[in-house]
Amino acid sequence: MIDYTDKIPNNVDLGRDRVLQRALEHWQPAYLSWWYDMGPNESHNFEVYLRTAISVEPDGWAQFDYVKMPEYRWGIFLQPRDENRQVNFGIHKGQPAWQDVPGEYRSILRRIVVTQGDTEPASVEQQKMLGLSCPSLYDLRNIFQVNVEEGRHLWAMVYLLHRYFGRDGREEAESLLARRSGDTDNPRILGAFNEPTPDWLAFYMFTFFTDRDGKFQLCALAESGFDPLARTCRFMLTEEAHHMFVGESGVSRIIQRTCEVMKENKVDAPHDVRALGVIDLQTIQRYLNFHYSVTLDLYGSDVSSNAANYYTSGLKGRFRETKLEDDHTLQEATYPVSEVIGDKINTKQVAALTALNERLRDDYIEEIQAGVNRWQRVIDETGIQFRLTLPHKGFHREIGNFTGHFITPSGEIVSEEQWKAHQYEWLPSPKDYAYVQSLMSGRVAELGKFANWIAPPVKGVNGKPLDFQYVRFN
Ligand code: BYC
Repeated sequence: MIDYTDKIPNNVDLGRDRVLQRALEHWQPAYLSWWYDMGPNESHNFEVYLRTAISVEPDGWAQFDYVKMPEYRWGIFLQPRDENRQVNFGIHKGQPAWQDVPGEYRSILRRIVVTQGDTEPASVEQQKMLGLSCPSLYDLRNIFQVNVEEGRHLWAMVYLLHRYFGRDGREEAESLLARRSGDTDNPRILGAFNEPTPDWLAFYMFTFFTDRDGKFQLCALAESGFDPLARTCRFMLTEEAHHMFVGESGVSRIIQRTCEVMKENKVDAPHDVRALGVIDLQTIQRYLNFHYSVTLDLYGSDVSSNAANYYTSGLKGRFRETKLEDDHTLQEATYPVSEVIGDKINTKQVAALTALNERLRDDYIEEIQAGVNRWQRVIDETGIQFRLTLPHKGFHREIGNFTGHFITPSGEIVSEEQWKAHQYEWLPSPKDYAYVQSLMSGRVAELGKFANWIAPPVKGVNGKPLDFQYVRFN
């Protein structure tokens, strides 16, 4: 029997909801067994200085203490309800927001919740082995924080499935624990979540690029007319910010260290940079190209009737929907999308309703570009001559209008043969991965010490110093 208020912090009145309790009593042991199996490798006895959300109040969502991860209190939190909230877009615009699932949208809504939920355990699986090669205790603690919060985000979606979708919801919740990232028979739903995250550079890129897709998708779902989904996603966004910080600062620290070493030793060529045990900027650019292009695919097809239906039904909005000034039904509006014709990339106007995936992707690209500009400043400040760039939107794409075309990072259409002949100038090669992994062969676990290939962060976690014991290994 679970003690609901203590074990599962929540603001959904779990202590009095028998149906939800019964569903969770069944699911929670399965979740723990998944965590033991697929959570961070060999970490179950570690005591980790973690943040736990115990309420949605400003002083309650960030409580820090040492916790063994299997004992982490995964809670269920929704942003407090606004009694006056309405459906803000689509054909139901102006109606009171739904507190229950509208019957006619049950299956598409379930599908959205399942797709969102599936990414959360997937990312934990992808990162399972990284604790064994962490560059510092600070970074180890951060990856574990990300992992337990992705676990909590899974709980958030499972709460919706259990509470609002009856038996199908319970079955879907079980399937979320059964699929496995990269599995050939039972893979995770979306492409990027089946790619390996083999090293820490990949991890930081993933949390910068892919967690930011998480942010944009959650923002779109936080506009939903289905109020419990909107409120759940709002609260998830408070945690997502930390994940993107880990990614952006992680890559930034790697760039900083590389530039420092290049400058000190007056070297420039990748081979010479590698000889000094840091990651050359060219390899960082190739990782960037990979993670960016794979994440762009996560927005779905440029022209999508699914996306139009989600919007028209009031289930999934645009980024900052209520701040946009238009009719919020998009009956007449158009939006530009790219298409490949012969050896040219053209832009054509399509009905804005069908282009909502593309629009969200464009909003995302704008924010990504700003982050890449911040990385560029780190390089510029050291006086090193190197430009980090985002590849063309059509580069290395497998979903949408660019699929099947061979496009270079600068946006040129070439033959498959030409593209393949150059692919390892643009994407990490097996040799690049092997080199990066060779730097990360063991754990750096001395207090205050950092691996040679990464600069220390500007400050520690929650006001603690950099030489704080962020993880006790026991
Ligand atoms: N891989 O009309 P289309 C996060 C499928 S990340 C494989 O193009 P739609 C996180 C699609 O399912 C955020 N399949 O796309 C980050 C459809 O299948 P069916 C996750 C794909 O439906 C880091 C078909 O292709 N949340 O939170 O408009 C760590 C044609 O569909 C992919 C969400 O994604 C792909 N990349 O849009 C932890 C929000 N893309 O119908 C967590 C919920 C498309 O032919 N999901 N397909 O069987 C959605 O809103 C939509 O499902 C998508 C796709 C935007 C993903």
